Amino acid sequence: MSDSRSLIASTEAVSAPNYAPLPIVVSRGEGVWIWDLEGRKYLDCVSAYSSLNQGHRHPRIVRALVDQAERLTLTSRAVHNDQMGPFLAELCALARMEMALPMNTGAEAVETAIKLARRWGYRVKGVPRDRAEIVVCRNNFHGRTTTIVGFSSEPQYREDFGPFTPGFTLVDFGDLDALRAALTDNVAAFLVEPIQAEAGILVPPPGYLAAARALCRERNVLFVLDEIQTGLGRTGKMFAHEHEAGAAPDVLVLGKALGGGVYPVSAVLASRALMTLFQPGDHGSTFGGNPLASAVGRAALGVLVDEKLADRAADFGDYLFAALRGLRAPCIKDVRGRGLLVGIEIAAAAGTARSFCERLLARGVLAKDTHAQVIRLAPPLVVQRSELDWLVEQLRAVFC
Ligand code: PXG
Repeated sequence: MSDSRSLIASTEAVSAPNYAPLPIVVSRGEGVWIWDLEGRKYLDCVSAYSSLNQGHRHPRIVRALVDQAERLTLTSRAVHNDQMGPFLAELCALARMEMALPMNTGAEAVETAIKLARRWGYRVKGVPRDRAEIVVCRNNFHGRTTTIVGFSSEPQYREDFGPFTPGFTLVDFGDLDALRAALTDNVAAFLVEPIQAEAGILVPPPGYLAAARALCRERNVLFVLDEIQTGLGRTGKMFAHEHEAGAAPDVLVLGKALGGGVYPVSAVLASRALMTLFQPGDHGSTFGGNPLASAVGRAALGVLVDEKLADRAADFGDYLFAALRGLRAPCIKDVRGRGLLVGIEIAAAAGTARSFCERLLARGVLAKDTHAQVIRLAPPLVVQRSELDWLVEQLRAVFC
């Protein structure tokens, strides 16, 4: 068996260098823990960026995967399969939406929402042909396709990938006046994350989402929420918009934990009136809604509901926030977030977030920097209180 160092070297020889991974090779995972090739154990506070809300290899989800793999894995949408309908019905019931369109990755689901919003703009709102605009926020992260990076405000995501798709307008996240001014006649949709996770766990001012929702209704604009990272329990509610009354979206975009940490599953949810703007041939995906994905998605939702993982995120999030604030570490400038989506901002004088992540890694905590000064902590929602206590001890050792 090769050791980590030689495997990293041979991997880097053939792998496109579009990531800079921490220097460990993980070969096993269970619940909130992962193990590297040398058998060292780490508490996974990255959770594949909130894709592992149910933990690594949740037995019920693995069972669903294996059972389905032994019956039927892929049909394409040329025929019906016996798993997709029940999956989408369960998903719609949970999200209080009428219809869903299954895709695979988050970026594909965002692309789907963009197509849906534009079509609604032309066919229902009456926007002149090819003039539809979608308003998005500065510091957004919605994925990596050419259309999506085209409306990113992060220069690195765009540099030398143009020309880009027109039809997007940027406003500051959290700024209602800017949003009001941007919602002009040709705007079909406002696309926003309830919390800007990749931007450094930025939580908008209280009431922002509900007020934005109301503005959209007033201006006849679709309110589209990207809950790919915030959804499915992570922030202490099943969906982050539920923290505010009256913030429910017209279009909801989900991914990541919808696949239970074992398989890529994403979806777009909306009303029947909206979704039926797509007709046969208008949109699709070879793999979207396949029986394996659908069986896994059903199990992933079942675990979230039956194990009350959103409630756990709320309780343990409060507990972790209190413990972090209690550290009173001078190198911590801010602690923010919601539920078990936590950002720790490091004071610039104390060093970079990456340097703290490396020190945490040496103590058995996997955490990742988002932007230079922010460490994201997002453990699986199945974490135990004793494991959080252990985490806080490691943070104390590194920060204090
Ligand atoms: N929307 C949000 C809010 C996200 O966080 C996406 C869309 C895109 O999802 P896909 O499945 O297309 O990656 C995300 C993804 C990475 C990475 O390595 C991605 C995310 C966060 C951190 C790293 O590409 N979020």
